[in-house]
Amino acid sequence: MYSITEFEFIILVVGILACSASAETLYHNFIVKETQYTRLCHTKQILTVNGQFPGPTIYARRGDTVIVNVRNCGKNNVTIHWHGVNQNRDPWHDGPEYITQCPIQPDRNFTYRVSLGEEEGEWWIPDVREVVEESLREGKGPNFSDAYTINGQPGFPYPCSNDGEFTARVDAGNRYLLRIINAANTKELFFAVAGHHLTVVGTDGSYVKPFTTDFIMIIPGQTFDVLLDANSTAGSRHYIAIRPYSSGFPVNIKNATAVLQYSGNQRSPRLAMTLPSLPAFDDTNAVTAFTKQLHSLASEVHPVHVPQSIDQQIIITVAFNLLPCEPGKVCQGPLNTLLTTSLNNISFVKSARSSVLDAYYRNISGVFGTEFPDKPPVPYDFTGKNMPSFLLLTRKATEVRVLEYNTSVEIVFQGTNILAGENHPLHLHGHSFYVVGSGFGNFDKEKHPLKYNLVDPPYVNTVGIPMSGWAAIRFRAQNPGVWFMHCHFDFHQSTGMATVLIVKDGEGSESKMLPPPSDMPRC
Ligand SMILES: *[C@@H]1O[C@H](CO)[C@@H](O)[C@H](O)[C@H]1NC(C)=O
Ligand SMILES: *[C@@H]1O[C@H](CO)[C@@H](O)[C@H](O)[C@H]1NC(C)=O
Ligand SMILES: *[C@@H]1O[C@H](CO)[C@@H](O)[C@H](O)[C@H]1NC(C)=O
Ligand SMILES: *[C@@H]1O[C@H](CO)[C@@H](O)[C@H](O)[C@H]1NC(C)=O
Ligand SMILES: *[C@@H]1O[C@H](CO)[C@@H](O)[C@H](O)[C@H]1NC(C)=O
Ligand SMILES: *[C@@H]1O[C@H](CO)[C@@H](O)[C@H](O)[C@H]1NC(C)=O
Ligand SMILES: *[C@@H]1O[C@H](CO)[C@@H](O)[C@H](O)[C@H]1NC(C)=O
Ligand SMILES: *[C@@H]1O[C@H](CO)[C@@H](O)[C@H](O)[C@H]1NC(C)=O
Ligand SMILES: [Cu+2]
Repeated sequence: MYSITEFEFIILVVGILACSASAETLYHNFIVKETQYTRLCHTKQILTVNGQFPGPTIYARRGDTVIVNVRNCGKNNVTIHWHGVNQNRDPWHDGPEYITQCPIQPDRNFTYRVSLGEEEGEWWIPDVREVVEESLREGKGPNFSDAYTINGQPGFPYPCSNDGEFTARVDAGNRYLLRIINAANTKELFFAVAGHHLTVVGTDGSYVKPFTTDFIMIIPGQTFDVLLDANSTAGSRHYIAIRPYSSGFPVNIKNATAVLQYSGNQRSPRLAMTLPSLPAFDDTNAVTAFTKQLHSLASEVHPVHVPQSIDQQIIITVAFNLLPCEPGKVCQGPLNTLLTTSLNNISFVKSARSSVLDAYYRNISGVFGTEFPDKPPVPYDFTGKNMPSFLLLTRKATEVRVLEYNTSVEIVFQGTNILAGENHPLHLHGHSFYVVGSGFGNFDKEKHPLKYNLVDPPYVNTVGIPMSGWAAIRFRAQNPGVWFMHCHFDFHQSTGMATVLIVKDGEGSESKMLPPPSDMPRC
């Protein structure tokens, strides 16, 4: 069972900084349908919103409510998940299928209501759905994409791609805000603009202490707000480029490009343009150095509310595993097995009978269990060199973790070297969280908390767990509902590197989940 919940691309939205106005309600119609597109000299049908690739940009301000009527005119089930929005008390519009809703089936509508806070991508010549289904069926990693894209375009390094290259037009002397989203759900990416520094001012909808950098590293699901001073000369052209960061595996290391074009009569020739310098695809030190620069603003107007003490600590191992091949099946994983993934040695399976949210709300038993462990079931040297072979196995289950309302929670994600270490982008729905610490090797319960940043940690909803390392996050469970927590790599999410946090209602009416909308899709 698989549906594309997020679209496969970077979207780069370029705009001049605007002043804010009062909150508004904005209405949109999304028609989801198959549309013919040509890239890399091949034409195929892809799933689009309103026939557009990349999809439409919704312009909204903090505090606005956006109402989006989604009609599924495609052949497959769809759901939409919104990043960086505040869904307080309303998990019903969050989106992940079989977690908070049943999918929108063909010829059906569902109206999402979200209040805000914003894509890089990839292109496969074959059908994306077939790539994913094949990888799940045969139990191997997905085939490499054929290109990465910026706003749906791979740019000049690729065949048949010169004409449509995305061009951001700027005027010399202005300052621009770039909103950069990684919608490439198989890779983390480096991003840079030739001849320009970037000033990072925000991530995942929260401000950070501004810092200047030559590149950013962005993980799937993550967003960055970046200022760019257009201080080059009129008519000049500069490459914008992305390249994958892959800690554990070889990748397609081609760069994708777009162009920053200054207005003016004298257009600089392509030959005079240089690519920006980007770290090598396996440069973990560059990633660590970049990530360490992220600090919350922690000002009077934008204070941090990081829990100084915690009620509950949950330690979660993040792992690759193998499942035995069923008789009669073709399995392409190592040793004729299915490659799979897990959290705390449980490979999460979604139940197509009902969403977890609906089962929780209506007290339907048998859809999920509440036994997701709060620590690894068996201790071992998580990041050691020689993993004993019994660690390769895992089990499939639908286990969630239930939290009392307003619990102050710490989750430590512990990377493991089972099969291979990798930097995993872990994403939590319904809550932003503070990243209070991270490091390489095994988390030490005594030593590492002493070095936590409890002063100005970044406030985000997606965190990269360093390869063969750990990351600790803290938040208060103040949004009652059912919240998916998963690795943002599609293949990992679909094979079980996921679980669900259920946050119970609080005492007051202001801390209770809202009832479901009347047009909830049925399973
Ligand atoms: C379903 O979506 C279509 C297209 O946006 C719209 O015309 C129609 O009114 C919607 N139906 C409902 C029940 O919302
Ligand atoms: C994935 O790659 C393999 C080996 O190159 C190829 O046989 C297979 O057809 C590819 N799958 C898809 C869906 O294109
Ligand atoms: C543009 O501004 C940056 C500082 O923001 C500076 O380092 C760079 O040299 C300037 N470039 C030009 C061409 O003035
Ligand atoms: C990608 O860009 C870098 C410059 O950042 C360049 O050195 C490298 O040759 C490019 N690689 C490819 C495959 O285009
Ligand atoms: C579900 O069970 C809870 C506690 O037992 C109860 O308060 C609630 O009313 C039940 N909900 C439904 C829809 O039966
Ligand atoms: C994970 O579960 C499987 C199946 O129950 C078991 O064989 C394996 O030893 C467990 N591994 C760990 C690390 O707990
Ligand atoms: C949550 O708990 C904290 C610490 O006990 C308390 O100060 C705060 O008032 C509580 N908030 C709510 C909404 O219950
Ligand atoms: C679409 O969703 C329905 C309801 O959950 C399910 O019965 C059906 O199998 C799904 N179809 C596909 C192709 O996944
Ligand atoms: Cu992962």
